[in-house]
Amino acid sequence: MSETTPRETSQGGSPLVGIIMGSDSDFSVMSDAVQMLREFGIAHEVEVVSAHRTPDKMVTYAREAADRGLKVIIAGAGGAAHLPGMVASMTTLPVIGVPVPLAKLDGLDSLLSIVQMPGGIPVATVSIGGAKNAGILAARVLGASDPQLRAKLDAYAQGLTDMVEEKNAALKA
Ligand code: RP5
Repeated sequence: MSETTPRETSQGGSPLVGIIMGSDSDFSVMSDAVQMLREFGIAHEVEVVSAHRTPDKMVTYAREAADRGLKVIIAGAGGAAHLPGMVASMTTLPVIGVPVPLAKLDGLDSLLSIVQMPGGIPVATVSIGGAKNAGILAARVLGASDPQLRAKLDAYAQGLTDMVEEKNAALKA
């Protein structure tokens, strides 16, 4: 059995989004992406895949991802954060990179190493620690061809608008 065999998720069905990270120590950041995918009811999988510690697994994961049914990969890493770019070089699925902040350099090193991809191999990079937006962006990618999901995204955006207006009303009360 492959290390990356698809698993049933809490949303049921085969995962559409793969959330990978360089270390289990990244999970406190990457769990925000998990949370958003749960909120939108998107089947997903979570796996530690390290560019440096498990390079063979990374290659297998990236090369098999599309055939396993994944539509989007969210890849988080800290420090010398090669994972999103390496994965993007071995699949044509959209890859969203999350720079994970470490104690030293506050994630600026991760951001720069993820965002500065050479032309031809894109990684959609979110902000340092921006796993929440990575989850929402993955949902938007899937929502482009899924009207029901797009309706959930519209409702989510409306919720943000309503929240601002409620705060405005409270300021004026
Ligand atoms: C990176 O090294 C991981 O993505 C993580 O952010 C960082 C540190 O990993 P640990 O030493 O905490 O396992 O590859």
